Amino acid sequence: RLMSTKAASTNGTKVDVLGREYVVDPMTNVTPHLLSHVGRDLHLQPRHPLRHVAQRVTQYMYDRYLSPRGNPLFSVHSQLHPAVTTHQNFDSLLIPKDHVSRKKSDNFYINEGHLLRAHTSAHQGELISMGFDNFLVIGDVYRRDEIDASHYPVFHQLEGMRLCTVKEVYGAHQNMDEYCLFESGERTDKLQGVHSGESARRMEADLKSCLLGLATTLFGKEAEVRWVDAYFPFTHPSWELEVLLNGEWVEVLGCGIVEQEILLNAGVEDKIGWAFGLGLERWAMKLYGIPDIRLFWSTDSGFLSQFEFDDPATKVTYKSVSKYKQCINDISFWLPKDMEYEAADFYDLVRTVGGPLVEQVNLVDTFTHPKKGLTSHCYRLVYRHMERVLTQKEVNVVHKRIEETAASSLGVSIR
Ligand code: FA5
Ligand code: MG
Repeated sequence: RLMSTKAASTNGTKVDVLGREYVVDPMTNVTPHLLSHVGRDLHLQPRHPLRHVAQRVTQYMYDRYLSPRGNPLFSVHSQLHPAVTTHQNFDSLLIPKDHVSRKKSDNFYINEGHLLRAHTSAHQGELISMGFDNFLVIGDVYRRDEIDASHYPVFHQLEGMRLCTVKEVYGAHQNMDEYCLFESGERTDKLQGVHSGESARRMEADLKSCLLGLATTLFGKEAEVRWVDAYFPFTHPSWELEVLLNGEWVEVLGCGIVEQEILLNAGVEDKIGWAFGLGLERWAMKLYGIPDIRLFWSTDSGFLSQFEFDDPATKVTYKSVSKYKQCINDISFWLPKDMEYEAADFYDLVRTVGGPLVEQVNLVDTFTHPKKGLTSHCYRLVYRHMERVLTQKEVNVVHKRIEETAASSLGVSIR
């Protein structure tokens, strides 16, 4: 029987995600620990910093794009179900069947046909098909990523998409026939074959000024930002925006001109589009000076009380409750000979057993024994409690449990 009190759970045969049931198969790799994040909906929690940031972005888009009658053009979709099909997450976005981003080791699959969305772009196709042409999607996304201060397996994205008719790109003119969005030509690294150069340039200019304006509105005019060329299968050309945060360039969004094929597949023939996807945590870290991405999951009043205001534009700087000392323990083991081993499986295990006590896991050494043909991995685990001092004795207990669980469930032998 499925546990019915949790928003999402698994009993080994079925996975339940917010009331939808899925049959487990060999592709399933969601863990109970990961599923415990589903339904927290941090972006919808009143007075949560992620909700404040989402509201600021929404307000900015409302103000920037108005209908002729002065109403906001963009619609907001913040409660779309996080379980999506592989078609939504990949195929509808023209991601090739053998693309690395589909790997089991990088995603949380519910079963062969379903996963917890890896990005909010998964909803582009369905919303365009429904007739929306200016919309935002806000939601939780899931990735088997590395673990550090700016990466967490569950985070939140805000997606923006705008489709324009020729009139919207060029403004209304006497002789509209002289203006055209499309032109058949060669595809280059700066232009899709179907777009006229002028149309694509105008869309790029609007997209970039929109996003730079957003950065200035939230971070101030002094914030240092830069554009980097990027690649996505669903936009061309594509860019990423980076922001200087404590002396380091941090990527805060990806964007580009929507591949025309996506619009055609969704039944739109007379528009050109742009899209962006930003990481809400990264924007909140920059905006409030929040040093660690795990803090967003804190239920501690020391954290939450700092954001207890109703006007999302309120200016605050996060004050660290305290920076407790880290405890560093290494773990080394021989990989199994007769079983497949992926580092991502070990990361999941560490997350499940160590929970929020583990701040970082890094593979620090790999070694293959010349005679035995066995490979050994050494990982460095950094433990730190967010809200109190952690003793070495306490850490040793958790570390021992991680070793034992790795040996019994991954088939490795501890050195
Ligand atoms: C995407 O997810 C694309 N779907 C974005 C996009 C949308 C491009 C529409 C073009 C058009 P990417 O994997 O780079 O791209 O993630 C987008 C943003 O999410 C990043 O810039 C970063 O701000 C944030 N992000 C990515 N991985 C993590 C993570 N593990 N933890 C926290 N934030 C992350
Ligand atoms: Mg990226």
